[in-house]
Amino acid sequence: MKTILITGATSGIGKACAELFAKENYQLILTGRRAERLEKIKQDLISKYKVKIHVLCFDIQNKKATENAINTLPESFKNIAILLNNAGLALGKETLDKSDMQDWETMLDTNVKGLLYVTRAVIPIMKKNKSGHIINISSIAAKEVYPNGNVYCASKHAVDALTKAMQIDLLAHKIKVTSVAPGMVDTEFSTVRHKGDKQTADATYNGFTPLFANDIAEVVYFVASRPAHVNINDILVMPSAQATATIVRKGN
Ligand code: NDP
Ligand code: 8X3
Repeated sequence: MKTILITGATSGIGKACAELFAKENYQLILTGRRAERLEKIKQDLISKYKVKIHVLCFDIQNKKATENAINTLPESFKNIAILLNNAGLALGKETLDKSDMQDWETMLDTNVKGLLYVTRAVIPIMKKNKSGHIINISSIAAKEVYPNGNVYCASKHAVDALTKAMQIDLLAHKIKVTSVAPGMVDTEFSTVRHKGDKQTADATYNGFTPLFANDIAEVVYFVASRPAHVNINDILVMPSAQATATIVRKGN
């Protein structure tokens, strides 16, 4: 039974991936900061799919906590075959001169440095196994910069750059690396970005059908289940109604 570590499994894309990989009989390591949610998801998936699940509650911005969580995994969960770097967030939607500088720190510390901390802690396991697959959740915001997207877009451009760097640096160790870049997905993402303002958050998806978390989970599973000699380097997945970060067809 293969083991997948999913960061940010308490909600949205990460949670949908947890469910799909459980259904496909993977052993799961699920992480996030909300302990109660992790425990509930663990119990639900165990009773539904009879899989083995280990939860790790920590903040990926904290280097020591990240290293400690991964280095102290129980023996039976240590053999991580797939790392899904999914945890991430946008905070605020303002021009650069007006946006909150603490929000910049949180986005860069989570989306870029947190992803690096987790990856660095997992690489030795994959190197030892001479196999592994790192899947980074990127974004349309990695391919384009849109008005008021500034630091979030920069953080996701960094995720794409790091994906390419990993593909080069880890090639010799037979570790596959993939970037999955979604367009708009209806998760808690917009509520977090708009700091709990549900009305503004929900308006993001008004008038068209966005992607849902499970649409991305299916793509992640497809990427993860290719034969050993095949790697999907980079995949951009959009709602049919979305052409670019800002051009969306509304109505019928
Ligand atoms: P959600 O807000 O629903 O989920 C985000 C997850 O990230 C949560 O499980 C959250 O867990 C976790 N997380 C956030 N910060 C931290 C942290 N510091 N330490 C540990 N875990 C953290 O959003 P999505 O599912 O949409 O987002 C998942 C990924 O997809 C993100 O990287 C996002 O940038 C990307 N994305 C999203 C798109 C969208 O339109 N929704 C489009 C393109 C990319 P907890 O709060 O429990 O820590
Ligand atoms: C999330 C999608 O368009 O809000 O990465 O940047 S978008």
